[in-house]
Amino acid sequence: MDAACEINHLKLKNTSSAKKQISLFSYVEFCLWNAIDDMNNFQRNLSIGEVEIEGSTIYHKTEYRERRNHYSFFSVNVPVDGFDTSRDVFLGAGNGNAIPDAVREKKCRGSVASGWYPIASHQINLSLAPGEEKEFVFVLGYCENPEEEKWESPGVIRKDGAHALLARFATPRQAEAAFAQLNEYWDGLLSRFTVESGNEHVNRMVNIWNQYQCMVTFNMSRSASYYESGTGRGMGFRDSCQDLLGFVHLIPERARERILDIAATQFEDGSAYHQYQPLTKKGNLDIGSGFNDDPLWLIAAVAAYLKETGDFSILDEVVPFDNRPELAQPLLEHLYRSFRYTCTHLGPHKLPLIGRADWNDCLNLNCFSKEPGEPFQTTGPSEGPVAESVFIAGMFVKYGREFAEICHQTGRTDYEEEALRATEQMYQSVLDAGWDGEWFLRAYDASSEKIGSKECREGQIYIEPQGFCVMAGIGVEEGLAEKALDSVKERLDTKYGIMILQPAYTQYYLNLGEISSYPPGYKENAGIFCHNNPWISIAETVIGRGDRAFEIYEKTCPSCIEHISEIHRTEPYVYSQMIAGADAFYHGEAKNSWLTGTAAWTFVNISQAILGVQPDYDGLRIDPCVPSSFGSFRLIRKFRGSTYYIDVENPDGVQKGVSGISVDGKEIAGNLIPVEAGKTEYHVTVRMG
Ligand code: BGC
Ligand code: IFM
Repeated sequence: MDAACEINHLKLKNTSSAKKQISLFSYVEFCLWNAIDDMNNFQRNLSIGEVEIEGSTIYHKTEYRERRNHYSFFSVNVPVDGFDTSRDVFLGAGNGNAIPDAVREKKCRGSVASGWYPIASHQINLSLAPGEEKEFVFVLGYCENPEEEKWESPGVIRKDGAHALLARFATPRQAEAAFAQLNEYWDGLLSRFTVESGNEHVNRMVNIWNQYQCMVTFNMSRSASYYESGTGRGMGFRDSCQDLLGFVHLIPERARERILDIAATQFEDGSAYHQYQPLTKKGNLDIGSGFNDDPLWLIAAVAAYLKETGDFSILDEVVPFDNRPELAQPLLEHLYRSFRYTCTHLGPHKLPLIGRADWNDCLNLNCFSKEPGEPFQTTGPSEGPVAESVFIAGMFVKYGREFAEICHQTGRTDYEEEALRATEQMYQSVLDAGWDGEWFLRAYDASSEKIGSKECREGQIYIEPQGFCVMAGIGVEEGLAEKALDSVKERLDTKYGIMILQPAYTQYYLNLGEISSYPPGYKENAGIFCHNNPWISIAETVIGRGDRAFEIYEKTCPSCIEHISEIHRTEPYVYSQMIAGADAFYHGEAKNSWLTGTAAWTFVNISQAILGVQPDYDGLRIDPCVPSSFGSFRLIRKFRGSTYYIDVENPDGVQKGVSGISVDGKEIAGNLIPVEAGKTEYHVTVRMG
């Protein structure tokens, strides 16, 4: 906690009856501080590496001459018998990490790296009597001084930061205490939502791993993982708004800060930089704007924050547009501009213009003038104006109404009425021009041709509008919702999850853009995009089909599919962005684990739609939608400073419906548990029926 380091606490025990002699080697390879330059500017960077050795601490000082404010170090809490800091010397010519010369010969060379590839390796020789145990604490640390405290002498780094840090973790007991503190922190965070049900996969994913992934995704956005180089995309406007949906209950204060950062990258007309850089918080000029779903995600994020915290003061925060303080307006005004952006960007069918793409980055319907081989991220002349998105229409109905509710809560009846009128019209436009007979259409392209229609040769049905339109309530009363979801089951479902579209595109289409550039079954071209599987599951809960909602949940749930790890291949506790679809060569193989909106949406699905604990403006609403065989379950939810102990009973095995709720022994009307000032514990019994 509060220390920029990684600790490895190593215990070596001799469990044999003979005395053992052991040579122990540590090893880390340092980067040269600039990920892109490291990989391409060899003529420079192979001459800049510098290290310094002080007892058991190896300092990595590369670039300190210019920046003079940071360094890293690798240390161990015992005297060493040797060290190396040059990769080539340690490994030996032609060797990989598997058999370094120094390890094979049990002798570090004492090399001092000057240029080339700096590493840090310690050698510790030890003997262990039968039953004897020895412990070591390795600390890999990073020190950074505030800009104004750059050290004076350019030849020498200031080691006081490293010394102070090492003193905190100098003994195994100190390291253990630090780990215990870290565990306590995580226990505190994860205890904000826990479930005890008869399903071990739900318990395991909800109580630990899904929430943990939500935190990681919130922190890292799409910047660095095994699948993201860390040099590319920074923070996405839509990505970060969605990540927040699964994170806001953990640390609402950080969600608040994030919302204000994101809103500051919005333009005055409500559109937004698609991405921004986490350190400068400035919009990314290379990518620019024009993804027409972006603005509406801000409403989703703010609504989630308000419902979690009841902190309406955030709406009065004055936030710049385009990071220019002279253009600042209250956050509520930002939301209004988000809402207005869709109203002012409608196409020939009165559906929202898609712009460069909507949630589906690869559906580039205005990109018809792009020639094969040109990059896809085009701006300028290739951006035709008329392609429309039924997906954004669904989003607009859902989040436009959410905006109306926010305005209602804050007494802005003018905005509220405007929003209700506009969402009503959009609802009608979807019925008029967004329904294909058995499912919702996906879009109209730049020539106003249908996309995602039975009339298309390929790509006849897409998942996104089925999920979002039904989540928005469109077609529920008209009986269309059920039809759309049945079509999803019939046409898009596989045993590994629901595919994004069918039939897959087997050739490249100029009028569709990047989507058809993928081989069939991969990524946006008919892959199983885990991100929007929960949309369908939530949509199923809207119409009360708990069995089907849960079946969908289970198909992509990492813990449930551990037994097919040979096929699935990513970690059995982490959601992946994509699982290869039925058309793919390796159907069922997942990719891009960790940094994906799947984490947040799955948590929203399981915690709010299936288990049914829904934060609302005036309290906690309980409305589970579970499989009929799910049985009773117990939840503990921390909410606005209180702890809710919630027992859900389901004697008749219904899939949805609450017949009664008692709070501290008293029956309440309806299923909203109102917040009572000063109360710290709520003991709640919910009867489904
Ligand atoms: C990729 C897509 C991906 C998207 C993410 C595109 O460049 O090709 O497959 O989903 O970026 O933003
Ligand atoms: O919606 C996008 C997201 O922003 C990044 N990953 C892929 C998704 C679908 O294209």
